[in-house]
Amino acid sequence: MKTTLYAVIAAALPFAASAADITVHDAYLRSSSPMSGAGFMQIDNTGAADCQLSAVSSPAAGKAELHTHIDENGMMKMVHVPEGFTIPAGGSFMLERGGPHVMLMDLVAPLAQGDEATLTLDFGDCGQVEVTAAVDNDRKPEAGAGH
Ligand SMILES: [Cu+2]
Repeated sequence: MKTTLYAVIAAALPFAASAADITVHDAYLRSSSPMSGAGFMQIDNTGAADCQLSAVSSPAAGKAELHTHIDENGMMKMVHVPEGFTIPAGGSFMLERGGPHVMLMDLVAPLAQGDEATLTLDFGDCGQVEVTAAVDNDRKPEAGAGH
């Protein structure tokens, strides 16, 4: 009975995604320059609908954007991704060194080792998720080029 009831509710609300479906793991920041830094994390989506990370903001930065790196003739180049990133239903998405990342610009203050900053991740219809990330400049890259 319980299974049937759940199926009925799920069928009635096929796109009822919410921030409760999104969890963020292992968020950390790195300083790129006195005026900029980058944020990395794993984002999981346990919901039944895809969620689009479409914007980010932080009180620590005058401007925050979603960026990635592309390989242009063998040179890794950083680009702004205005449409953001899709976190697939039942899947996860990595913001990682040498790949997709949160870019913090016009920093209120330089990011010092151990400092914490709040990031508000906007997932559109899936809601907003706030995460606190600490600056860890010593962390080794898991993959790809440095920022
Ligand atoms: Cu960047």
